[in-house]
Amino acid sequence: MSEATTTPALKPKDYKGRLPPVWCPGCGDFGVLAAMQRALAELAIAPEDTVFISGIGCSSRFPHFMNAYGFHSCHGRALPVAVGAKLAQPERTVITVGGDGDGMAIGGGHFLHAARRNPDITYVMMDNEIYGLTKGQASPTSELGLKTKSTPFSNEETSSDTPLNPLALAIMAGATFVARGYSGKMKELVELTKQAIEHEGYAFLQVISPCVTFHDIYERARAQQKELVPEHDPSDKVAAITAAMGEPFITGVFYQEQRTTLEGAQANLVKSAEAGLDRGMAATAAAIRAEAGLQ
Ligand SMILES: Cc1ncc(C[n+]2csc(CCOP(=O)(O)OP(=O)(O)O)c2C)c(N)n1
Ligand code: SF4
Ligand SMILES: [Mg+2]
Repeated sequence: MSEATTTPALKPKDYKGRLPPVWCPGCGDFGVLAAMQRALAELAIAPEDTVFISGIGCSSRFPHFMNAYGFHSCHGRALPVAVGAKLAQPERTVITVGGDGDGMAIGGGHFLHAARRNPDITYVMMDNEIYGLTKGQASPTSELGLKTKSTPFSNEETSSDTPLNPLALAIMAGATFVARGYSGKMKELVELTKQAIEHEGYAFLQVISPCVTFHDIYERARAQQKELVPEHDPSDKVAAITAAMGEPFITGVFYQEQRTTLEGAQANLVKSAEAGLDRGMAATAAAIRAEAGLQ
């Protein structure tokens, strides 16, 4: 009997962790979790083949609520941990999860460098434009002049903190799949999550995921959310950056390209080193001298 007939189809509930989510009722992150569980079930990626890696924040508690391998790491350090996990076990599906503070403030350097190396991992950033876990400080994606616990005197005249644009940064840094979803739009979010996971290379998915307790942007998101125009061409980098710099609640796939992955490049490096060993030391030294024009 074939394996397909003996293996029962996976269901979203198969990915539910033993711990129930501890998020505030109404938090956007519930939608992201549900979309992820549906996406993995539809892609039939088994829980034991999946690894979730997060930093620190409300959103970074995500791995606890999944039935999969998980690592709740350090603030801003989820991406290097995820890249290490992927290099060690390339056969697993590695998914990084976290918040705007984790990814764009303390993790800002890793955000750029992970993208340019194109590891075959997915990064889902739950963007609520605030630090939720620490009770409402401004984040790098907070709108200009937002008054928060860490910016109590802010308004558009007393603040110069221009928000970062995660989508535009990801495209410029070299991410090969860049998309935005909204936690209140489940069907589209499931599709975007599936596409991000299926993409071979570094996939960045920003999800507008409102914090109902410290900075409720639901009203703004509901009023302004719309999909990318159907004629948008995700292979056109300039068009993708232009769209990313436009209205903030547009959802869809902004950019996609195929490029050598980090794991592919590393495998080639190992092959070329092994070929060098096979040639022997003297032949390798001669080849290096010839390459450098020294003989
Ligand atoms: C090294 C370090 N610095 C600061 C903190 C405090 N801290 C914990 S979570 C957080 C920000 C979380 O914001 P975000 O990543 O947007 O997640 P959210 O809670 O909004 O989902 C900060 C500053 C920490 N835990 N570790
Ligand atoms: S504080 Fe905000 S981000 Fe954290 S769980 Fe509550 S609603 Fe969600
Ligand atoms: Mg946040």
